[in-house]
Parts: sequence; structure tokens; C-alpha cells
Amino acid sequence: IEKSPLQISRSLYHPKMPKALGGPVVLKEGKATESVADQAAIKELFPNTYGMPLITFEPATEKVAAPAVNVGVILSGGQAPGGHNVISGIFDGIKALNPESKLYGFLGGPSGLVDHKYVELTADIIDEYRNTGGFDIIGSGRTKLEETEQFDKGAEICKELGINAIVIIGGDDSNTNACVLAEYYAQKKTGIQVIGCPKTIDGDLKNEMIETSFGFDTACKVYSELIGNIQRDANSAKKYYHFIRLMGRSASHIALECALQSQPNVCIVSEEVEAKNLTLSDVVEQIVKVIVDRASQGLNFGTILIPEGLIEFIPAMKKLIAELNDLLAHNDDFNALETEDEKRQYVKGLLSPESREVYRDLPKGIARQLTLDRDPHGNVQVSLIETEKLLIEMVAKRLAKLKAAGSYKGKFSAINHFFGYEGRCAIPSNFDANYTYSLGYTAALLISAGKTGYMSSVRNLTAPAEEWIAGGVPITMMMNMERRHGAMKPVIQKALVLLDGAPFKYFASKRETWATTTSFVYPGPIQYYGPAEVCEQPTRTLQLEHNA
Ligand code: FBP
Repeated sequence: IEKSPLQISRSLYHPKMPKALGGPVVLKEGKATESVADQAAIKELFPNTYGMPLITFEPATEKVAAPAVNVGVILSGGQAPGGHNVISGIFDGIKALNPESKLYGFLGGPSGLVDHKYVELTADIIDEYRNTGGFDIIGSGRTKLEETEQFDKGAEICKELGINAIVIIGGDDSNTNACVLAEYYAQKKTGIQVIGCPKTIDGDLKNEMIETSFGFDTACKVYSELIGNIQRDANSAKKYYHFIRLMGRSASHIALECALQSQPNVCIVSEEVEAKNLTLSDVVEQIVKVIVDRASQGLNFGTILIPEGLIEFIPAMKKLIAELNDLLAHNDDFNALETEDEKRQYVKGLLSPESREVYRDLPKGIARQLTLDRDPHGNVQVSLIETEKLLIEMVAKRLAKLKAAGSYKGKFSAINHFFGYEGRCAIPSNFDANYTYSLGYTAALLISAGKTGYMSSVRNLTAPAEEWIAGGVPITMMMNMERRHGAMKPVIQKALVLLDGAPFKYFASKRETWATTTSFVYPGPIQYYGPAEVCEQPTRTLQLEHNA
């Protein structure tokens, strides 16, 4: 494969690790843990993996001979920068413990384990992928490991290959499933350990012991660079409003972090919209107010950040979507209707009065998307809804009214953007390259120590990498019971933006100034070489949380 000069240079980069991992280590156990909630229920479901202690690895004086281990690794869900370095960290970790150790990669995500599709990852393969973005070394997938038949099929191939441990690199759902798998394998005495690694650009897998998920840093830096570039263009031409939707299926961490880095005129935070029980019109009104204010100062340009998950956080929209899902999934009468207008009338006739009103007020194109574009289960495909276009249309309509009434004299031209895939496979920042390699290396140590049901954890992330603390956190510690598809299930709590957390509070204290003035910051591209203040900065979110 032809490589870019940067790729060639990055392949020689040696990720930094916590100092303790540079030589022999000793495992220190902390106190026993409890789940974040629903302790009795979680304990009953996880008799073998509940209540285990926190673990840290500290420097030891002597190297103890370790037996060889065979490890299988799985990449699960959406890509996130640094996945390849988790894998190279595991590889180097198990080889350092015993050169006879082997690493297998299951292909195409969790289904590779079930379907017995795998490859042995040898040194030459690993070397091709060090410090690169992407998940293409073995591919990823969204198959969920939930059924005991899948677990049994997985155990079969592990037995065949002599695999002692599986590392699942994934988000909250994949790590929940990793924990269920760990418990199942422990109950069945298969001898197969399962270790999780916290991945997702969305940044919503974090808690007291996991400071951030990997990939968030790089992805936000890429989007912030692009937002900064757009802002400079907007400030030069002074004629466009840019509506920018940012990935993050559920939580608004990405939008908030990008706002902290680039200081746009508006950033909507879904969690706030939900907490204040705002309607779509309220959100539109907020944006309109900023545009009108700026117009009164002769400023007819700006940037507006919108989190991808917004629609589902607007209580009235959530209700409408739930009603549509109930009404239209597998509804033959509806499917038999021929014209779009017939379908629209049919839907209006069945909705509750409240939802009918919301539906009626939506731009036709969006209402159409909600009613007609459905996934194979008949559900609305919320992630496909172009919220930025919806808001542009509604804002333009409202501004036209204000103009007619004489209370707005500006000019409104809007351009829409969606940033997501641009950042998910970027070359990992130094932070992510170091963090992921350390997570992988730590996973190898947890395996060598015979642990299962743990998530690899590297903490103290605002300090230089040498001072990071490596260890393991029992996954059951992060769990609570939640209703999923009608039944109560043990799951890892998703971390949403906390409105009383330092990052949001800082943003809230500044947003008025950023709205009325032009306080844009231009972060520029990720730097891999150069002074620490441009190359080694963690996210603003991490810094603000740390200083709180
Ligand atoms: P994960 O939670 O699996 O890491 O994926 C996150 C994400 O990047 C979201 O931000 C986005 O909504 C989604 O994946 C897109 O998924 P797909 O790759 O299937 O289009």
C-alpha cells in the first residue's frame, strides 16, 4: 500500500505509556466495588463477576516469568481513532510477557467470534497499522453478542485456537455484553477471560473510573478544526450562517467539546433541551434571537452547532416518534396507501392531538422522512433526519415573519454541514495514540493476571502520559438496571452531558458573549510534532472536569 509521508513518519512513533508499564509490574487490589445502582439485582445476575476490587499496576523490582497466552480481539461498533493502537498495545503487552503468546483478530466485529472468522495478527501485520486511524486491520460490526448460542459458538473457536481471553473494544452496549459474556464463561468454567476497552467518539462511555472513551479527543479536534475554518470563512465573507450538525447519536459531548474549542455563536445541548422540556419551536426561537441580535449590530453571519441526537431529546418529538413507531410498524393499511398525501392524512388521523400538532408544524420534507423512511423493523430512522436542514427551514420561516412585522432587518443565508465520518478514522492525536496503546497494554496485563469481567482503565489523563495510572475496573461497577425492549436489563449507564458539570457550566457562562460578539477561536489541524502545548493537550472537557 502506498503511504503518505505523515503515515510513514507516524509508523515510527513510540506511544507514551504510564511509567509503571515500562518494566515489570505488580498488581495492587483496591477495595471491593458495588454497582452504581440496583446492587441486589446486579449481584444476583453476576454472581461470579460482581463486587471484584479495583486494580492498579505498579512498578515491581523483579520480572516474574509468565506463561504464554492466546488472546482474541474484537472491534465493535463505530470506528474511533486509536483502535489499531489498542490492538498493537495488546500485541506488545502479551509478547513482552511471553514471546510465545499469540493474538487473533476476529473479523468484521463480534460476528467474527460467532462465525469463526479470524486471522492471526503477526508482527508484520501489526507494524503496518501502528498509530493509524480506522478499524480496517480486522474490520468492525454492530452484531450484538447477547444469546447463549452465540457465546457457545465463541467458546468453541476459543477452544480450537487455545484462546484464553477475549478483548472487546467497544462502547457502552458492547462492554455490557462483554460483561455478560465474562459471567457466562465463568459460570460455565470455560477458562476464557473477557476484558473490555472503552471506545467511542461520542464520549458517552465514562464514569468515575473511566475518564474518557478513546477516539473522542481526535474526532473533536478534527471537527473543531473544520468548524474553525468555516468560522474564519464566515468572518471573512460575512454573509452566511453555517448550521453544523455533529455526530453523537445520543449525548451532546462532541457538540459541547467543539463549542469549547471553537466558540461558535450558538451550540444546542440536547440534555438541556430535555431538562427544560423545550419544544422544537423553543429551540428555533433561541437561534432566531441570536440572529436578530447580531443583525441589529450589522452581523449577518455565524455558526450554529447542533448535536445529532437533538430530535430524540425534545420531549414532544420523542412522543411523536414513539407514536409513529407504534402506529406504522407493520401496518398493512398504511402500506397499501398510494400517495404521500394519503399517507400524511392517515397518520394525522391516528396521532394524539398533541403529536398531531407537532407533526403538522414540521416542514413537509421532515414529516415525510419521519413517516416514510423506516428501518427494517418499521422504526423511524432518527439518525438519518437532517436536523440542521430542519432548523434552517424553520428559522428562515420565523425570520421572514419577523421581517414582515418590521422587527428584523437582516439578511439570512444559511449553509448546512454534517460532521461525523470526517473524524472517526483520523490519524489518532498523540493523546489518543498514547491512551489507546496504554489501554491495550493494560488489557494484556489484566489477562496475564487471570482477570475477567474487567475494563482496562488508564486514569489521571490530564497529567503527562508518564504519570497516568493503569489498572482495571470491574464492569459490573458501572451497571444499573434499565428497561430495554420492555424488560429490565443490566446495562452500563450511558454518560450524558451533566448540566451541573464543569464543561457545561463553563459553556453556559460564556455563551451569551459568544452569541452576540464574534469570539471565534480557530483551533487549526491536529499537530503530531512540536511543542507540548499544541501537541499534547487533552480535550477541554477533560481539563474542565479535572479542575472542577
Ligand atoms: P459507537 O457508539 O458504536 O462508537 O458509534 C458512534 C457513532 O459514530 C455515532 O456518533 C453515530 O450516530 C453512529 O456511530 C453512526 O453509525 P454508522 O457507522 O452505523 O453509520
